[in-house]
Amino acid sequence: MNAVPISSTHAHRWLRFSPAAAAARAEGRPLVALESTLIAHGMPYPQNLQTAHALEAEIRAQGAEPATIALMDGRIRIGLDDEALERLARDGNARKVSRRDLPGVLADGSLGATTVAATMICAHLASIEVFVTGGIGGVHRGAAASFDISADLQELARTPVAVVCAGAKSILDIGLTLEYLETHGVPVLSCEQDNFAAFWQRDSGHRADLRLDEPAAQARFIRTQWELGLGGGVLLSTPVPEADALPAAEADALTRQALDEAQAQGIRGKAITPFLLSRIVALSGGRSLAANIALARHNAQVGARLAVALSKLPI
Ligand code: PSU
Ligand code: MN
Repeated sequence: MNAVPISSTHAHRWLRFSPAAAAARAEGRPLVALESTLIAHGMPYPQNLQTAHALEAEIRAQGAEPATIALMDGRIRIGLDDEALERLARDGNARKVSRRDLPGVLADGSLGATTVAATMICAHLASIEVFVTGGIGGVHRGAAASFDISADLQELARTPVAVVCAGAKSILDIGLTLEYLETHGVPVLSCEQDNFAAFWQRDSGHRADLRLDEPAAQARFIRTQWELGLGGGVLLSTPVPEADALPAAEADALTRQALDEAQAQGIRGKAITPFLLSRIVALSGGRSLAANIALARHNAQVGARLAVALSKLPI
């Protein structure tokens, strides 16, 4: 039997670039990765599809090219055309794929929506440096007993991709999430404010390590980290636009109720984040969804400007 070397040297066989992503690469225009769990498990149809298109348009408007990443037909798709986006947005059965799920879903060819962790891996395999999401996973409240810490954090520690987000949701323990990132050497940058953001709310009450408002300064930081061989990701947090933020009292009440319901129903493991998100959309009468869409669009602008700035740095 031939032994297959344990390395990623065969990874390119699993990648399939869309024509638009391939053209951008050939022309030297920077690509910006987008995740697909946000589409398949983070928002209801049809707002998820509209948001997917809106994020792509925001990125193109800044002179970069979006590459939404998902697993389809046994390939890692880098960039999705309209038909593929529609399939992902409508199909209620897409698997939620984190690091450990990648081989199984690719090998059996099923439809997979990639989380922050898996999207980082796929982006890095495709040599994409910047990835835009809504909010990252983190240390869950009560993690001391449940051990529920998102694989997103470990991925930030190991995979060299810059992740642009609106912080993390208060369904998580944001303080512990930042402690975990510090332990693992992940820089947490902020722009537009000093503090780390809290998704629907602008302020988590916790400071980021370093505020860098200018894309060129963010790009120099990131390039320096990677040129030093420090490896790992960089997290860049930017707050939801003021007009779209949820009032803190409302967000807290919704979060508490959704968490109580999750506990009462015994929801655990990878099901908990999608459960909480959809309950909060329902409980808020769609207001949390409007905030979610607004923050994701804003993140797309920030991420695309960063990607353009990185592409202009001398190598
Ligand atoms: N946070 C959000 N929206 C999301 C997610 C997180 O505000 O859609 C998704 C992301 O894909 C993230 C994943 O990577 O949930 C984390 O899931 P878990 O907590 O099971 O690791
Ligand atoms: Mn988890």
